[in-house]
Amino acid sequence: MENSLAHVAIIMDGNGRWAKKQGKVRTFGHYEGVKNVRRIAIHANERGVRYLTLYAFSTENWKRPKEEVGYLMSLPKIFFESYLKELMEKNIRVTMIGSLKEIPAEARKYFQGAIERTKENTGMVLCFALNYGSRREIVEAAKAYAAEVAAGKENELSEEEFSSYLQTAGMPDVDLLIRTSGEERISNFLLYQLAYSELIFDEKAWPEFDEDEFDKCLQEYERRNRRFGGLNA
Ligand code: V0D
Repeated sequence: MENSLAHVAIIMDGNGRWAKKQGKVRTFGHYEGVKNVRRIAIHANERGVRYLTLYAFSTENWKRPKEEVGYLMSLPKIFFESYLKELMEKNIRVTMIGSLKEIPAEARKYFQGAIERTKENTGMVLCFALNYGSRREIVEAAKAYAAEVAAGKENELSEEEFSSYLQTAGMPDVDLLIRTSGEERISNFLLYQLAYSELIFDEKAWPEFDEDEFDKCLQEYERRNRRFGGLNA
């Protein structure tokens, strides 16, 4: 791929369904999903992606059964104890959007530790959307801006300046959004940042979405962009 992408975002859907289909419990799917986060992050970095944002835990996930939420909260420990060393070696920087506020202290600790350890890394940014909801993000941005105006800031706001009030401030707009497991919805993810994204709804469940499938998505993105370029040349 000659022309690498600035920002790929992925909704990692289908872990539970994938596990059930094999007669396993949903948490097995989440565990396999964690391994796939590593696989795809390493691969995207190799492909020259600059920002990879992964929707790991939405504000709606709290409505799941208690045991399942409890298991999800153990995943940061599993992920970072297994893979932080490798992320460091690959010069990957870990960040997050969303809110760690309601998250149990133990899970929060692993995330904050990883963010701190990798903050000087200059390679791909691996951004986790945790306890994230886009409408909430936009409302918070509007409130922050309104507060500055109330305090005397000049009231003239461009689309570009508004994006600096979002949690993704400093990140490029999303070029490509992938949602795994066949559902064709955005589910309150990056609504402002997706304005001009290509959208790919992939049939594979997240645990089985491998390097080849990721490359197919990049090729599809290139194909659509070539056509778009042709029409506009
Ligand atoms: C694996 C999506 C929740 C597929 C579902 C970084 C990928 C489950 C969290 C999480 C993961 C919970 C508390 C917290 C931060 C994150 C999570 C990872 C993977 C590994 F403070 N789900 N989840 N973390 N997956």
